[in-house]
Amino acid sequence: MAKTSHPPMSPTTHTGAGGETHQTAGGDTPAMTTQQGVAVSDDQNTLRAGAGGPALMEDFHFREKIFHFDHERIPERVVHARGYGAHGYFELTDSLSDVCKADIFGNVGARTPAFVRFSTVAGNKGSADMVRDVRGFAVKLYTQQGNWDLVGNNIPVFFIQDAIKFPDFVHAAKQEPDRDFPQAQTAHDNFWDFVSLSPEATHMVCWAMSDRAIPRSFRFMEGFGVHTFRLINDEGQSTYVKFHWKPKLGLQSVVWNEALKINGADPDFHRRDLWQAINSGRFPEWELGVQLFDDAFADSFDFDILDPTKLVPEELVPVRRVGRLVLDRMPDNFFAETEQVAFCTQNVVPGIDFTNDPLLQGRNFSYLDTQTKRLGGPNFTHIPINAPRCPFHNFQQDGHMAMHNPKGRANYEPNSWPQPTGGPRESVNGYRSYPDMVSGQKVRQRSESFADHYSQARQFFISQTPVEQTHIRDAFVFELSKVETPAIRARMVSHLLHVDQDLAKGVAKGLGLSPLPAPAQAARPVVAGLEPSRALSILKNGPDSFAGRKLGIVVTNGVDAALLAALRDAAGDVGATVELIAPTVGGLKDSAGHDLTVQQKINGGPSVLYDAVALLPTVEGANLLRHEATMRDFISDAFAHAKFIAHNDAAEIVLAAAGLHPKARDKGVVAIHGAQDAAGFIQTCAALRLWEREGHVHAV
Ligand code: HDE
Repeated sequence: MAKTSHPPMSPTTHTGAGGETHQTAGGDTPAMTTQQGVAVSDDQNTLRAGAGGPALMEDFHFREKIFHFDHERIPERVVHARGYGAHGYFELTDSLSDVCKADIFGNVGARTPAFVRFSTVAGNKGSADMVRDVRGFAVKLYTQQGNWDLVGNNIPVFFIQDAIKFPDFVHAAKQEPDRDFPQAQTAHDNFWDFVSLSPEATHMVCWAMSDRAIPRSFRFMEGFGVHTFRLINDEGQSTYVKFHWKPKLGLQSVVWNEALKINGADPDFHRRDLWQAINSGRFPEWELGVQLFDDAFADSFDFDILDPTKLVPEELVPVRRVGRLVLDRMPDNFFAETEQVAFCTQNVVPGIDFTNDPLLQGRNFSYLDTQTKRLGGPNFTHIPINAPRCPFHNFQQDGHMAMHNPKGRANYEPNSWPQPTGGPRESVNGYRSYPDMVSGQKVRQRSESFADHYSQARQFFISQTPVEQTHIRDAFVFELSKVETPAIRARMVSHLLHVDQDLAKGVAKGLGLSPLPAPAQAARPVVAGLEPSRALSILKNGPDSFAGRKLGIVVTNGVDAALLAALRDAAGDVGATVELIAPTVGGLKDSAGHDLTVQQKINGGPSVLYDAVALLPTVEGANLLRHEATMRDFISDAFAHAKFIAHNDAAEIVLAAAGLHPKARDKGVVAIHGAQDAAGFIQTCAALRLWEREGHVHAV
């Protein structure tokens, strides 16, 4: 029988069994020891036969240290290898006890500890954050009835309908096997070959080509459970549910050209953002939303609710907000927590159950299997980040690295030993699967009700603003331009003809593809009259303030102290942060003689790292900066990426040097002189971008 309370999380310093520690060199510094607890006298030199002689085999400290280092790596996740996690809690704000018996949904105000890992899918562990990709949004909830893992993505649908296609899909998306590139991107022949031969992927591909795939921050993206799950109440009744995470700060993405440059400027852009937000007390927050529906709705819906390439529009089934997820603590150790956390879709608690979604069913096998391989054996559940926070007892024993070992004689049941030796027994409150009626012949067959592959792709596309539609078209053109085989490009356009004629024609034009290919053969005609859904657009779900965003201010020595303070205050008042960019990171003072802390040197802090920028050079500073190429890039990128730009009078010549003569400017380039202007500018920034500018800065 294993029995545990929550184990400690700081394993690097141990006291001996009797509590004794080694004599230290002084103060509170613990003595360095071997794994056996033997104090180390010299960690700088191997044991040698004479100072110039060979190393000696008997140097157990050296051998142990190198041996351990050699074994530091574990296999990276086969997908979602690059991820970043944080601790927090879920707090219930609206009871779901009428439809769900899970304790996490019972008591309003109750908090459940949570660990969340965000990830990209295709790239290796060391790849860049801002690649065009789906983002994983995996949540482990340590409920009092056991761990519940909601292993979702930031896109509500998936590429394939059956788990048996997952290895093919992932092989096609990742680096091509002969050359091992491209890294962390789908802009290559194999990916587009596979998806263009798999019409079911069309809907998700439209999402992946949208700005959803280049989120500005984990903090500004939605999460989705994707599959339809079941909630079960005390009476054993089932209600279908789709899970949503809605970011409190609204949705925001970057533009593609910006994404490309962010990856060079800061490949850790998303993890740094989360790290800075949490460590400065600006805790990211999402609301948990549920779409609840029954069989009657499922029967009346145009699509199969078990098909993971389909969503349920929020206009048909509104999202009920029932709780909030707050991330308030970074892990102490990345490997111990973020790397070793093992999400499994099979981890559910009483009150939550599966449906016959064939992707979900396949995932329930895959995750346990993959964790066993990745973490080296069946006892990965003993690792603190994976262990439940409620008591747990069973007769599973032994195996590599067993940490929770039963005491006493009984390791089987039934047994006749009295308690406590007799160990755990089944419980009346134990997990019971929903007694869904199952019948049918054994077949390898896709349900007919999964056959419509284009209608929701079309619905997604017509739900976007014109700016977003343009971005989707451009993303298709970008990716397909990297595809070397013309027939694959044409095949993809043949699917887009079912999604939207203008989209298909625009992509064909961008590719120089003429004449248009014939439309792909469609198993089902597109459902006529599907309404646009507001919830599917990023721009219609943006924030109403500049909160949580970052302003980059270019300063030079002697910067106007009052104007700088006014901008900082205005940004601070709405909950935005500020970074200073300057010709040097040290030695600067403002006009009042105060030392300035500068975060970035101009060539290391391009404008792509900021949501909006301000230029406050002195006259001498401006004379220097107008000759600086990275300063000119800073401005022309900010302008091309439709950002708001504030400037003082001295900055005029710097703007002009970057091609922004007064006539070339628009209302997004704002002259500021005092506190009122500064506050007004920050209010303007709530719009995040001046999208109308985009049409003027792109000719191709
Ligand atoms: Fe995953 N997926 N997946 N997936 N997935 C993994 O598990 C798999 C799918 C998702 O931060 C793997 O620990 C199959 C959909 C996330 O640690 C693996 C299928 C959704 C993460 C696996 C899918 C996801 C994973 C790889 C098709 C959104 C990262 C390493 C049937 C609802 C979790 C690992 C983390 C990770 C299998 C499809 C989300 C191999 C077989 C759909 C967020 O088990």
